[in-house]
Amino acid sequence: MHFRSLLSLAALTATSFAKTHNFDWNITWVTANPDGLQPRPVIGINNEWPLPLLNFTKGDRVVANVYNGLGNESTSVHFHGFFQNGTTEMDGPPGLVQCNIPPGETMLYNFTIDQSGTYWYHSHTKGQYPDGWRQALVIHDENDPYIGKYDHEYVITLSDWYHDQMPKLLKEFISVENPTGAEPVPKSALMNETQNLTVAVEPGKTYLFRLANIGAFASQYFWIEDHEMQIVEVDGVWTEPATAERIYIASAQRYSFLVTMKNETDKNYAMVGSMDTDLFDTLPDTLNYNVTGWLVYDDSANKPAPADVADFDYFDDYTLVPYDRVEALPDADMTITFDLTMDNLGDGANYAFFNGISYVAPKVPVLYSVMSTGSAASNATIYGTDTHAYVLKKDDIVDIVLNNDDTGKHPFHLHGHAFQVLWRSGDNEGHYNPDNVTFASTPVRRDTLIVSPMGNFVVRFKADNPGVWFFHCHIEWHMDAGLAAVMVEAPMYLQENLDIPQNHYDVCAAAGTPTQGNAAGNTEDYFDLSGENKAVAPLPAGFTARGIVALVFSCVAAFVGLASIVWYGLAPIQGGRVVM
Ligand SMILES: *[C@@H]1O[C@H](CO)[C@@H](O)[C@H](O)[C@H]1NC(C)=O
Ligand SMILES: *[C@@H]1O[C@H](CO)[C@@H](O)[C@H](O)[C@H]1NC(C)=O
Ligand SMILES: *[C@@H]1O[C@H](CO)[C@@H](O)[C@H](O)[C@H]1NC(C)=O
Ligand SMILES: *[C@@H]1O[C@H](CO)[C@@H](O)[C@H](O)[C@H]1NC(C)=O
Ligand SMILES: *[C@@H]1O[C@H](CO)[C@@H](O)[C@H](O)[C@H]1NC(C)=O
Ligand SMILES: *[C@@H]1O[C@H](CO)[C@@H](O)[C@H](O)[C@H]1NC(C)=O
Ligand SMILES: *[C@@H]1O[C@H](CO)[C@@H](O)[C@H](O)[C@H]1NC(C)=O
Ligand SMILES: *[C@@H]1O[C@H](CO)[C@@H](O)[C@H](O)[C@H]1NC(C)=O
Ligand SMILES: *[C@@H]1O[C@H](CO)[C@@H](O)[C@H](O)[C@H]1NC(C)=O
Ligand SMILES: *[C@@H]1O[C@H](CO)[C@@H](O)[C@H](O)[C@H]1NC(C)=O
Ligand SMILES: *[C@@H]1O[C@H](CO)[C@@H](O)[C@H](O)[C@H]1NC(C)=O
Ligand SMILES: [Cu+2]
Repeated sequence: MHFRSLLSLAALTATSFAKTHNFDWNITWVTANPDGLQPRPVIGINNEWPLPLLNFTKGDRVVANVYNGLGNESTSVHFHGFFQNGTTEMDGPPGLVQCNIPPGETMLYNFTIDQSGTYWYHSHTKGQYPDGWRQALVIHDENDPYIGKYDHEYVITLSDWYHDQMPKLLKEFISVENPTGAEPVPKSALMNETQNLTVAVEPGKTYLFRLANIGAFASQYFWIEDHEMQIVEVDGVWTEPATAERIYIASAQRYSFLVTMKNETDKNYAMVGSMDTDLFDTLPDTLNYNVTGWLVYDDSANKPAPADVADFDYFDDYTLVPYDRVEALPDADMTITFDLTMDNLGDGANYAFFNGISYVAPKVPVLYSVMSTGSAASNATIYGTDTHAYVLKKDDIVDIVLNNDDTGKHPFHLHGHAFQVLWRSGDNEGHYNPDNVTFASTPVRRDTLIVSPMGNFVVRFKADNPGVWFFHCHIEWHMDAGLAAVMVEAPMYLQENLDIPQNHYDVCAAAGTPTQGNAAGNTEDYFDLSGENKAVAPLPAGFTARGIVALVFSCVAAFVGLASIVWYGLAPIQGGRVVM
């Protein structure tokens, strides 16, 4: 037999093992009480919550019929970290690659999996996933480097939990009555969507733990008492083993690590998730920001409370080295610089900005504009002012420089790629200064990276995945306050090669969302954006954020509720830029 036919036989054999996972998901309301403090409605699948942990193999196909059985909210699903190479229309974000699925409608997600590691899936509809619509998933590959190095694997999620539902919390968050933009503080921390989790272990065995933060807001410190962790994967990228005593895991990030058990079985050991309270503007006395679980060697033995930790030292993910030792890509063809700020707009509420733009979804989802505007699709203007789109040329090397002018930590996620982390500053180092930085030569790759408070980072990727991809903060509050931009990668290639199933257009028709023309739905003049969706107008000139805070707080002090009356009284002059 010729070598070539052997190869194709091998390919045939490989594909014949690939499995199709057919899901019929009915997205429904369920009642749950994961922290034992308050039962509440949560979003489940087929009347179950927590959602099913998915287990795939590289090469498998997913065919998911997602029926929106919620009755009163739209929905969507995003498979976080999936490259969706060739299937950008299956990536999930409404406004970018699909329309929101209205109640009573079904959207078909159909794609193959071409990667391995630890991921998760969640709603990408505004504000929705923290209401429960989230779960981890794993993808195996027979070529994974650590196969044979462990006896068993466990998936553990970390998350934060609210007792109120997101629509209510969002209204309170983006409000004149919250001019400083203080994020709602979670009520509890969860481990695997519960508390007091027990994980049965056997002496001497080695386990692969796959840790995923599927929460809305809080990063967590994670550690296991008296057990060392060997990190081997971040966000779907296998790494050289790295020893860690404690991991800091932000919303949307994943870490896998190996842990070898003790030979003695007389004790059980606490593992702890502890929310990073630096992120919270207030720390209620009643809040237990820790969640505990146990490695259980002996179920009849005591499950001890964790010891207090004085100092939350943690492993620095910037030092990780990818297992494949892929070096930094060549110098960038295009550099996109984002300066991150938080400020008030004319409604007195606090928003988040990249370069002064607070993201607002366009009327026509970006991908549908790509497909329907001919050669104009390569001009970013047509996607809308506050869509904040960048057009990337196919196979260009792209750098994203992020300068954080805010005192908070933000986990940034890019869809469709695992970027190389060339550089990340420490706290308070200001803007990126190319003359004062040495890039990592074998940079870690991942899909979600934290920027330091008042610091910066530089990430690099190759635009080798035609599609429409979000770049956004994964703190749900900040995302909803506009901390996002859009990469339109190789639009001409998409026009020639992409087939969007009729079902997706049917969902748009049911939702009443236009699918033709520019961001404003103009199908005649693609550069005429009149009627486009826009962010709230800026504050009237001379009206500072500080002024609003003073106004609101003094009014609140005088009469609860008067603040908004005073504010709305001022509203008519918003657009007129009257100097006060
Ligand atoms: C979805 O679940 C709801 C609640 O159980 C049920 O009323 C509805 O019939 C289901 N719809 C489909 C299409 O399965
Ligand atoms: C977990 O255990 C703690 C301490 O016993 C208890 O206060 C808490 O309610 C438990 N959580 C759940 C969800 O049962
Ligand atoms: C996924 O399936 C593989 C193969 O059956 C199994 O070895 C592994 O333990 C499963 N992982 C999880 C998290 O269920
Ligand atoms: C939709 O219905 C559920 C279940 O009754 C309820 O808990 C939820 O608050 C409703 N959502 C909205 C936006 O009204
Ligand atoms: C899923 O996509 C594949 C490849 O395009 C196609 O052959 C198959 O018919 C699709 N499945 C469904 C249910 O549409
Ligand atoms: C975590 O929860 C998922 C989904 O309920 C479950 O499949 C998995 O086994 C749990 N992990 C552990 C360590 O118990
Ligand atoms: C457990 O026992 C094995 C076999 O005797 C030994 O190789 C290993 O070092 C022991 N592990 C620990 C943590 O002491
Ligand atoms: C949470 O755990 C940390 C670390 O051990 C400890 O210092 C802190 O007191 C705990 N907080 C609460 C509310 O139990
Ligand atoms: C995009 O279109 C705008 C408006 O017509 C024009 O000013 C701009 O130069 C164009 N940009 C490119 C890159 O062609
Ligand atoms: C260079 O970077 C260091 C920290 O890495 C900082 O302390 C120093 O101020 C920077 N110098 C300039 C000129 O930006
Ligand atoms: C997408 O597929 C193309 C063609 O196989 C490949 O060159 C490219 O590296 C892939 N991109 C990603 C991000 O997987
Ligand atoms: Cu953020």
